[in-house]
Amino acid sequence: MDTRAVAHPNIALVKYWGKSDVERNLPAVGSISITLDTLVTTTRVSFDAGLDHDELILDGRRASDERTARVRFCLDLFRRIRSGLPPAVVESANTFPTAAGLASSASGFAALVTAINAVLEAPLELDELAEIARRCSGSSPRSLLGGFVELALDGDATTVRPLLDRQDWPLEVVIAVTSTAAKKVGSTDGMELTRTTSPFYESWVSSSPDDLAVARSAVAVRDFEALAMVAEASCLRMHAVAMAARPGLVYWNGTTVECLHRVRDLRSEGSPVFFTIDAGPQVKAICDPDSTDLVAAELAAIPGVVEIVRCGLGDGARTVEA
Ligand code: 2P0
Repeated sequence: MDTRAVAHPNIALVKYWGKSDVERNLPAVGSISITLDTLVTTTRVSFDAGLDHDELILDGRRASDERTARVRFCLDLFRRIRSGLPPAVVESANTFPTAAGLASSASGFAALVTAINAVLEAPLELDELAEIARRCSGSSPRSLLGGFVELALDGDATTVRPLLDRQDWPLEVVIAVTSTAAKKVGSTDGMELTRTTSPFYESWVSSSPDDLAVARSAVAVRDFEALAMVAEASCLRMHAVAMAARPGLVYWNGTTVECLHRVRDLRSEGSPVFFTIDAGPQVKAICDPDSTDLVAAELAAIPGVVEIVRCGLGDGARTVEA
């Protein structure tokens, strides 16, 4: 029994940072993202009753115990709903560096739950699938869908919904990679440190609904300037609340800051572009397609930028031929 699925990373324009329930991995705030196209995670799941336990092969090598445990956790969530699923070998490959701030866990778990779901005689609906994905990685439900996506809080659950098809506003993204080293503090630990020690945490959480409303409206009417303002504000506020933790979390390097200023200069000179930065040092510049070439060239020229990755907006997770 073999199934294969692909998924793409997504980038949050209104950020998720912090959990209201760590046990259930329930986000304290909603988020709005775009799903990318060129970066791809491909995951094959082979169920085999002859195996002793689940195994994970990541980019061709047996994965660490920690990563394997997260995949086993995901399979076990399915086993709670659909009993009788045998042990599985999961083979997953990314076309981009794992754990370098390019959201490999989002595309990884979106591809994994989509591949597992394809085996089930009675597949789960999107909401149930998104719930399982969210328990594994809070950003991954957003990669189940393409284009512009919202992960909304709904009581003590979450729902994932499409806001706008990618064809309806085909923005492009230039990723300035400023380091390929794995980050020192992962998102999950960083969020908990922030929640428990940052004096600005409550105000971060309470500011989120307004940001979500503004971004939702900006996407609905395709207002680039309004989306730029709210996305940069959400990004900077997320980093500010994390920097105020004890010890403060600084995900940026010097090149990150240079890129951020260059993006703002380009916008003030008339090119529609804004930045966002996740729990790592890479800068993601979201561009109107007419400004992508200029933005890519300008960011590539900044000392310390080691690679430029260009993407369009992509589709949600889907099965492909095994
Ligand atoms: C986001 N990040 O909204 C924010 C912005 C990183 C910075 O969601 O702890 O690795 O597994 O739920 O899925 C990181 O997401 O975190 C993240 P967990 P995950 O994209």
